Amino acid sequence: PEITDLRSAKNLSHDSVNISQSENPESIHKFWGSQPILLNSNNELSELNSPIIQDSIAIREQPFTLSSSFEWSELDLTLDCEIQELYELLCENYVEDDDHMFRFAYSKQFLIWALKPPGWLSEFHCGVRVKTSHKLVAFISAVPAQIFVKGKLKQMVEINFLCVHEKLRNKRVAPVLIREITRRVNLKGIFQAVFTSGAKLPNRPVAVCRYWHRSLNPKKLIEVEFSYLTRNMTLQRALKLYKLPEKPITPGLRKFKLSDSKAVCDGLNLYLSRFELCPKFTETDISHWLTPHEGIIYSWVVQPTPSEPITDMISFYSIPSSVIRHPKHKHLYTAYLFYYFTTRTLFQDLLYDALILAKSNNFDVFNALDIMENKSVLEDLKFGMGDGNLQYFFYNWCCENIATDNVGLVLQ
Ligand code: MYA
Repeated sequence: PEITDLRSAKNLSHDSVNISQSENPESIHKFWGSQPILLNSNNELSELNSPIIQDSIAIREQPFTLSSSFEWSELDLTLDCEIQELYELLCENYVEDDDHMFRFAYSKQFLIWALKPPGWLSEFHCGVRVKTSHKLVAFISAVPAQIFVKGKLKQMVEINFLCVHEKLRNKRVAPVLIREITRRVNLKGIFQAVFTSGAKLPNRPVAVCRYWHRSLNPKKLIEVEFSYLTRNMTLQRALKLYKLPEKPITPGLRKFKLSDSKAVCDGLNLYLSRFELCPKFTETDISHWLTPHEGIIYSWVVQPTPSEPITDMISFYSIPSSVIRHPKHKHLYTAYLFYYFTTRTLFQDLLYDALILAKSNNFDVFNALDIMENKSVLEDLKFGMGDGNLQYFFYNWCCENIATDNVGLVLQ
């Protein structure tokens, strides 16, 4: 491709966990070595498509012990001041790219959307504060989800937003957070989790996926060094290459509305059931995850005429990144492909419309993983491959690797 080396904004890894296997035998993985997961070094699988340890384990009643200057704090995300604290912790300390040029800057409204889906529990919004100042310095979250894996439906949680303040890194705070969220989840009778990471972990991933990026605003992407011009590519040529029409093309494409939830739930669950790893949604889940909100989630359906049923759906969510120390640009506006299904429209045409809509909503770049059917259309739609992986992991679930085009689960 003419514009090379598009950075993977989702593979924003952190050095301290970028451990090379050869330098660090897994015996040193004191935490993960003690957990019900498969390690990279261990070639033996336990019983396939089953828990690694049984649900009948004794669950500790007391929270895990933090060092004496810190205390546990369940965040109340109905309070704006607590959302603001989480927003600030993540804005300043969450995932960065390897070159420390970009850092995720999830908006407050996005955090509410991601952390309060149907079934959310405030016990699963697990923070750590400094006892004296009450400053929030670490966080981890879980949200419940029904997950199909190789045909089996399991109640799991999705773990996200693990974050330790930069000044507290490499002090083994992360393992305590993970143990504590596990305890709280176990107390609710849930014993499996799914999570993703751009950083390499000692855990064996169930799927290794890659982000692809489609320039929407090539000039800005070049200015912030997210993309580079090659010798044969001038800015003028790049602008022409990535130009998009102003309006979507598919007849009958319109914004998702609450009253579409039932039809979309049925259509999406049916479509997703072809993948080995996918969620199972209720109508309430669909209303939550897909009702459009500016700056958070953008969803469209195709309904050829008002008297006909919905035939297709596509959605993307918004995660801005801070552009670290740039004189002109403070944020990069990134759209991430979320869920979709098709029955009549060609997927390539539907995704093309999503690009047009993302551009008209002022996004700079559109990201998509090589999961579901995405890979078959990414090159034709002028996506370029990113430079890192996004790995999917289970906690306490043993199963063989799943190919990227058999993954039908998208986390935030
Ligand atoms: S992925 C996003 C992760 N967050 C960031 O990258 C933000 C920036 N970085 C940080 O805030 C810190 O560097 C973090 C580590 C907090 C990541 N996933 O405390 P430490 C292990 C799992 O000294 P720190 C997301 O949110 C590491 O291998 N484990 O390290 C999904 C080592 O263990 P071992 C990780 O750098 C999170 C130990 O921690 C990760 O200060 C899913 C070192 O601890 C990581 N991303 O802090 C979490 N990074 O010695 C698992 C490091 O054994 C959920 N480590 O190698 C599991 C399911 C739980 C629920 C189960 C219910 C049933």
